[in-house]
Amino acid sequence: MAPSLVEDYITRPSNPLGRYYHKILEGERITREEAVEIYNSDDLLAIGILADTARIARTPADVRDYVYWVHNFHINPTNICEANCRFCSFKKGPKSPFAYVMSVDDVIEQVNNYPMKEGLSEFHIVSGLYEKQGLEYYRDLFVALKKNFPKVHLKGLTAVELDYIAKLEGMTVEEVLPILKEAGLGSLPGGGAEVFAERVRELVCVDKIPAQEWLRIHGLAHSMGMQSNATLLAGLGETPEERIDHVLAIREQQDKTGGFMTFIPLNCYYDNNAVDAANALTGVENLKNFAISRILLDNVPHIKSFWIHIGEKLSQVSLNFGVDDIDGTVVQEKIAHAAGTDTSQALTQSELVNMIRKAGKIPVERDTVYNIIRVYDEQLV
Ligand code: V47
Repeated sequence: MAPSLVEDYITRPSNPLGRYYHKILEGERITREEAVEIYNSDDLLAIGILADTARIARTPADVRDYVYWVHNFHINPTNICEANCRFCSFKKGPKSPFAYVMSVDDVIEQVNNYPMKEGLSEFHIVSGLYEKQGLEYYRDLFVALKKNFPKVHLKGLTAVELDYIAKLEGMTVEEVLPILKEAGLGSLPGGGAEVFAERVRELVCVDKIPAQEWLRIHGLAHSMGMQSNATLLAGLGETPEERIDHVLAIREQQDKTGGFMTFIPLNCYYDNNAVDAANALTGVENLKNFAISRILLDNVPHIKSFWIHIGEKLSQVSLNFGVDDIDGTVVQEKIAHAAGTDTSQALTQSELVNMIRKAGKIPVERDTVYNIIRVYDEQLV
């Protein structure tokens, strides 16, 4: 819609969400109660307008139509995991015929086999909780990756993995993180947060670190000058209020430590796991999750729709619901695919560029910490 039509639509007297339009434009914070009202509205168009208004109001004018992607490569060193998350289809027991463990050399060989490795700017490294892959393994892995691919940023180890490695070594996360940073770790991914609500965690991931510890570890990384991301895994039986409280917990932590770059609302898949598929998100709920995250997170610069989880088409639509990042080439996604997502496992750079362009935005290749690598204006293919 043209800007004046947007304004007419959202501010017409009969639109109960109209007052939030002015609040957002004036830079006022949206409260929990207000967020619940917005989320529960059936007026999806108005919710999209509010989110897009928030995105535009908080983004410098010259980069307003930018949508970011990253040339990245996922590394999952093992699928053996001690945790028992009911939604996880990736995890295998050590004796499973489908279990695998990669040595440092295996990982380097895997990357070397990727024909486009020269252009990579990020390794996304997450794994299972496995006693044979402790601090020494990750230190060696990061040193080897940096030696072989010195320009590639290492974004790795969720707060859950860091907590596990620290406990395995009889150390604290405060002790472990500087060692990993020294070995080359650049930032933390957003995984392992799931839904912060204790009620839901007791049902689906009872042995995972509690929300407060997940947040504390990210705050610790921020205090050491490492930035990080945050996720929400929706579709576990949580209520809209619990989704909103999760986003608000990120906002509160960000007020204190300020290192979150991106918030990534994810949706669950249900093949090969123990969560009831009746909890599956609708497309509308996915869009609401992106929108409410953008509206509430006035202190987090980017909202990402991970195209692997929601598909290319909904990812394109999400760009009108507050999203400004679609993640990247990925190359081989294993976690959501083990649970039945039907997207491809990778996209090429030109597929990502086209996907963004066809949605009417300007594709921008970024690195992990949002330095711009290339703006794909009309001359570039
Ligand atoms: O933490 C687990 C989720 C996450 C399922 O930081 C599932 O840039 C769907 O965190 N269905 C990993 N999801 C993905 C992740 C991520 C992805 C892209 C970018 C970044 C980033 C982080 O996948 C896990 C968990 O929440 N997950 N099982 C499932 N059945």
